[in-house]
Amino acid sequence: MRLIALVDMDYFFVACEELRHPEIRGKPAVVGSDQKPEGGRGVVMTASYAARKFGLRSGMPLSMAYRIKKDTAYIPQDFEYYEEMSAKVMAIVKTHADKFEQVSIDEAFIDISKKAKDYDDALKLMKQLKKEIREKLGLPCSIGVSVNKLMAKMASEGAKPDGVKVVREDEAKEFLSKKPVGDLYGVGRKTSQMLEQFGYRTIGDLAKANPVVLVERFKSYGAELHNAANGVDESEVQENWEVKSISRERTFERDTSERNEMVEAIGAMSKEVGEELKNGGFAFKVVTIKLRYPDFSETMRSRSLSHRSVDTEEIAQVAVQLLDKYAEREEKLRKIGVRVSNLAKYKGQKRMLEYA
Ligand code: TTP
Ligand code: MG
Ligand code: MG
Repeated sequence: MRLIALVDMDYFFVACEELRHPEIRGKPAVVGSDQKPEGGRGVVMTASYAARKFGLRSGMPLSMAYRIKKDTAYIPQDFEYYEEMSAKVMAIVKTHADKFEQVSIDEAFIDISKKAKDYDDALKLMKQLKKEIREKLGLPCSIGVSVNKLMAKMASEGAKPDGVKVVREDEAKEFLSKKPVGDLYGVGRKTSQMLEQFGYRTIGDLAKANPVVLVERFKSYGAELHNAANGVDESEVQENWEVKSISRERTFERDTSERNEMVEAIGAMSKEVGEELKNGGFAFKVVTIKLRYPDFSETMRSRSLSHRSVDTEEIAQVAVQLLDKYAEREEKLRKIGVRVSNLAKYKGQKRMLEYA
């Protein structure tokens, strides 16, 4: 029997802040991507449960949150600190796993098919894991246990906050059936709107739908959606591989000393790097350019940002600054490269159920 668990920390960034600011514990608090809630451009990264009561949510512009509830602790993000706490959490989670797959800064799937004898045993072990994280780090989490990754994730949502929930294989369909389609793991807002237009309001509606019709309407996503709605997911917990950097290189058609051409190449490559970064849910800290000259000699120059960034526009900005600072004037280039490194995951890799 397969036993899979998903561990997800509760209101993670704010929970980390509560550790070092005990005075905000239990109060409305948000971590934002900007120092200035009033008039700033930032967004809410996460909100404490006390703040969620007033409607404050991840992704909401800080200015809007500020209008809704001014009397909230607005804390600027400190990604490095959350990452440090994340590493401590994950080190504990790993010791309870047969297989471990971290999917975002605050969340990991674990395969516990060998460690646990059955569902009751799994429940007991996951309560111990939860207790250990609470006792050693002072952080709350929620854990879902089921027969596959999809169901474990769905169970964890049902366990929030601060709980453990087991959904047995024979309970899976029932557990899903009444929930709105938008709650299905990986279904984004656009897909859920489309599903509703076709009359699929609940996950149960989707589960009962004729798969042939779904494929007609949603192409290959139709089959995936149908499986997901029925609680079916064959994917394995995959041990992590490290992504250390993301880079692109361009060889110029002719060796060039034109700054315009170089800047254009940097712009195009930075865009691609930025896309890949976003798709993987990574933040970056270091930007490097590589310059190769006609004699094949090479220079690499890097700049480290003061904080990890998710602002992909910064890639090209920093790369161009490096170019202007270090490229030998008048010297021709044969090839140019852009790289971002010192990456950290900040976002879950939702399986793509979005109908593109
Ligand atoms: P989540 O696990 O999605 O949310 P959460 O831990 O804050 O709250 P919950 O109790 O519902 O699990 O995300 C983990 C962290 O990732 C979150 O604390 C902040 C960050 N994050 C963003 O920066 N932007 C976002 O849009 C979201 C959803 C999360
Ligand atoms: Mg979380
Ligand atoms: Mg999460």
